This record gives sequence, C-alpha cells and structure tokens, in this order.
Amino acid sequence: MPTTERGGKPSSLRYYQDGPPQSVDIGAWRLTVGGLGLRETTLTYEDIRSLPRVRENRRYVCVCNWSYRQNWGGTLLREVLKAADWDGEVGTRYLKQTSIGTAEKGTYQSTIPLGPALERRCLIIDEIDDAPLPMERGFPLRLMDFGLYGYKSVKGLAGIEITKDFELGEWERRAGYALDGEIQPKRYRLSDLRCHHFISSGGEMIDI
Ligand SMILES: Nc1nc2c(c(=O)[nH]1)N[C@H]1C(S)=C(S)[C@@H](COP(=O)(O)O)O[C@H]1N2
Ligand SMILES: [Mo]
Repeated sequence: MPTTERGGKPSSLRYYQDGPPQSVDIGAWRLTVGGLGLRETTLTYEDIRSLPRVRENRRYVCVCNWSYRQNWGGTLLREVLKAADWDGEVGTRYLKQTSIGTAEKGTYQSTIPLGPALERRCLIIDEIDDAPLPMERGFPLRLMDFGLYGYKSVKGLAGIEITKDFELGEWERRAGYALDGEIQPKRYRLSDLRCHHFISSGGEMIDI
C-alpha cells in the first residue's frame, strides 16, 4: 500500500477504517435519507446527479494534520434534504452519516451538527477535480463539511439521518478525537503546496 500520493497526501486507504467496498453496483446503490423532519426517501445515483450542481474549490483538513485544496463537484447537502421534503427545522438537530462499509469491518458513522453544516455550505460530492470519486476516496458519494476535520466526512455514503443525538463515531471512540470535529488553530501540512503552515484561527481554511 503506498503511503503517499499526489503532493505528499497520505494514502486514502490509511485512514479508511471500514475500507472501500470491493465494488459498488451503482444501479442498485441507494442513498437513504430519513429521520426528524424528513420524509423517508431513497435516492438513486441519477437522482442525486440531477439535483442542482455546484463545483467549489475548497480546502480539506484532517486532524491527522494534512490538508489539500481541490475542486469538489456535487450538490449541496441542503438540496438532498429538500429532495426528502425537509421541514427546515435546524434547532438542536444533528446529521448522522453511515457508510456502505464492508462485510469484515462493518460501517463507519459520523454525526455532525446540522445548522453549522448548512451555514458552511456542506457538500455532497461525487466528483473530485472533474472526475468521478475514485473508490478509495469514497465512491459513489461523500459528505464534506469544510469547517470540520476529515474524520467527520464519511466516504462511501449510504445513509443520512437527522437525529437529536450528538453521537460518538468510529474515530472519536477509537482515537479520542473531539466529538465536535471543528478545525483548530494549529500547524498543518499543506500536501498540495508541499509545505507546512500555521493557521491562527479555527474553522474552514479559506485564505490558503
Ligand atoms: N467511510 C469512511 N469514511 C472516512 C473514513 C473512514 O475510515 N471511513 N476516514 C476519514 C478520515 S480520518 C480521513 S483523513 C478521510 C481521508 O480521505 P481521503 O480519501 O481524502 O484521503 O476520510 C474520512 N472518511
Ligand atoms: Mo483523518
């Protein structure tokens, strides 16, 4: 397994706990959307591809200390919720994501606060730099909240659910990572720029 890829970015498999599924039958795959204030809905890949599209150049950061800026293509989380007749209630609600996972390693879950995610234009992406997501990067779909560390962004997404519980996920339990996942002021490795950079404010890295 290679330990680095483009720009010194760590291998996508290194932090992939459940591992990419062997293959995904995209005709059979569905995203399940449900929970509080939503009509239980299943969306096909084509349903998602037909929602209003965005392409945004934003920087992704993980607590593992590396980061990279890429072009992320897909739709807004807000559009996916709208497709399930979301009632618009944010309050103290959370969004729980579940991966497709694998038979041996089960699924990976992560819960994020719903309101801040929507305010930060949280994306549901199916393309990186204008190409479909590779298997290791989360094919067919991945949630990206750029104000939060990478461990909050579930690859190989199979379900999202609005809940009232802020639950611990895989990395929070295993490695003691913070439940809120907010990007902290710190020195990070900018893999794409091949340098380190200290950021003095937390949240999404927009200046670099
Ligand atoms: N399903 C799933 N998604 C996941 C993970 C995981 O273990 N399983 N790891 C997270 C962590 S810690 C990181 S750093 C990123 C790595 O994503 P990459 O493919 O861009 O390298 O995926 C995140 N999403
Ligand atoms: Mo990570």
